[in-house]
Parts: sequence; structure tokens; C-alpha cells
Amino acid sequence: FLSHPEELGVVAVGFSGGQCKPGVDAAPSALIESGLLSQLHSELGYKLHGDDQVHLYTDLVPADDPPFRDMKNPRAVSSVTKRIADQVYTHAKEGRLVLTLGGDHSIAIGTIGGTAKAIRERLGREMAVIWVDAHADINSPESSASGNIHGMPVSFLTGLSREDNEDFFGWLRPENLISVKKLVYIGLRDVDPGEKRILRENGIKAFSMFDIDRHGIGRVMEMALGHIGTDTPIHLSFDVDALDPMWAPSTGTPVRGGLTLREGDYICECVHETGSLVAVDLVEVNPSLAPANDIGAHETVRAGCSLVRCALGEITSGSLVYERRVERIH
Ligand code: 6HN
Ligand code: MN
Ligand code: MN
Ligand code: MN
Repeated sequence: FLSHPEELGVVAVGFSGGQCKPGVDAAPSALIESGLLSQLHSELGYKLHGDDQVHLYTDLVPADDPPFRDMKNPRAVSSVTKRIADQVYTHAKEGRLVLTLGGDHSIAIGTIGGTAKAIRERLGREMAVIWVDAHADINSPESSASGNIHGMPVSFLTGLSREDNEDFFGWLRPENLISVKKLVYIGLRDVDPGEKRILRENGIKAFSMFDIDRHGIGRVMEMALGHIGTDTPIHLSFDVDALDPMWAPSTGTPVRGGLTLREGDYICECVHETGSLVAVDLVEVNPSLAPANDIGAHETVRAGCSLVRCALGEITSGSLVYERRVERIH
């Protein structure tokens, strides 16, 4: 689905307005400083495109941003995600794979909105979304107890929540949206009562931690990818809080009983292996939320880097497999 699979469009989003804890805006710099982008270039062979800057979008954040339909920072999140949608669209329209480093999960309104539109225009098809998260992020403004928009992106992206006003996500057009039939969740374990009803009523495919314990991650990935079907472009949106806090403690809404780092990496490897990946988001790394000491922040950043490298083909195209193969041949 990519005309330039070796070209990677990178969007670094230092935005935290979809929730209330400062620090998640520092994640792109932390990930980049730990060497992620240079590894993608030198070890995985990607040609990186982008403006080499972490976007803070300060010009788009209004001084006064009172709640609207009980959403917090609604104007800021709407205008920032609109800009992200344009950035991601520009890369995806060129046929590049797009990597977005968040930021909180509200930014997926922009990333998925941008890829969905580009894939429609370029290939005339609808894409699928694999949402890996402890949470479903499908609250409507009305079902949300927190008012934090990072708990609502899927609701706007599927058209289940709508708003005509341009300043409050009214800029989302049908071409930016995805079908509930092409959405798959993995890793859920903290789903609000209203969200459970939304998932049930819309028949949305979801693999919770219960399913992963019952079937194992291998079988769950077979079922998840089977639901999407081969020959469908995939956008992977990975919330680092899907991992157990043991692996990723530095995140705004940690929930115990999550994925091991290896299970997270495996999900990413399987998605890469389909050859259908068109975009990846890594969100909710918050280096300032380090329990006890900053080892937690370092570990969380390392885990995030690992997930991204796996999604971009570290195991399947990296030197490890190649060298092993050579060993076996001789
Ligand atoms: N995230 N369901 C809760 C809420 O506030 O709506 C938590 C959302 C967490 C969002 O982690 O991306
Ligand atoms: Mn090319
Ligand atoms: Mn999330
Ligand atoms: Mn989450």
C-alpha cells in the first residue's frame, strides 16, 4: 500500500492538552534523544522525512479555552489535531509510512484522520485501525466522567460522536473517519461502563487482557488480523499504557495487569509482518511521571523505542534474522 515503503514520514507531537498531567509533551524529545530516529535510519534503513522538530503547536493553543460539552481544552485539542491531520496526510499522500510520536492519545484524532483521508484518495480504500491500549478511548463527551479528550478520540474518529462546529472537531469530514467494523482493540482492561455499552452496541472487536490470558498473544493476533482481513491498510495506534506498569510506569493512566514488553513487541512484529502497515502512533509516554526515581522514565522510553522498532521491522528485516539464517545455511 506504500509507494515508498523505505521512506518514513516522522511527526513529533509535543502536545498534552487531551489530559491534565503535564510532561507527556516531552516524550518525543526523550524518544529521539535516546536514539530512536537514528536507529530507524542506520539499523532499519529508513529514509526519514519531516521537519526535524518537535511541534508544540503553541500558536494553536488559546489563552482561554473553557469546556464545551464538558470537554476540557476543546479548542486547543481540535485545532492541534486538525494541524496534525494535515501533517500526517501530507506524508501518507506521498505513499510514505508515517510515524507519529506523541503526545497524549487525543492526537490520534489527527493521525488517523490524516491517514484515513490519504488512503482513501490514494487507493480508494478504507483502512483498518489496531488500537493497543489498556483503555478503549471511545467515550463520547457525554459518557466521559473525566472530560479528558484522550479518552474520546475513537468516538470522534468513528463518527459515533459528532459536532458541527469547526472549532470542536467539526472539521472532521467523512473521508477522515474509520468504520467500527475495521477497528480492533488489543490489551483492554480498564473500560468505563458507558464505553462497554458503546463497544457492545456497535459490535466492535476487542481483545482484552482476559482474551490474551485465555488464548495467548499468538492466537489473539491471528484473530485480530483475521478480523481485519488481508489486503487492508492498517494504522497501528499504540498507547504505551497497554504495557504493564512494570515495563512502562511513566504514563498518565497506568493500569496493572497489562502486556509484557515482549507481548507488546510481538503485536508490533505481527502487524509489520502483514506488510499492510501504513502508519504508527506511539503515545502517552510521560517521562516526568517517574515513580520513586527516574529509572521508570528511562525504562518507559526504552520500551516505547522497542515497540516502534518492532512495528517498523526490526526483527523481520534486521540483521539478527539475517545473520542467523547465514549461520544455518553454512
Ligand atoms: N488514554 N476512560 C478514562 C477517561 O478519562 O475517559 C481514561 C482514558 C485514558 C486515555 O489512556 O489514552
Ligand atoms: Mn522510493
Ligand atoms: Mn489511549
Ligand atoms: Mn490508555
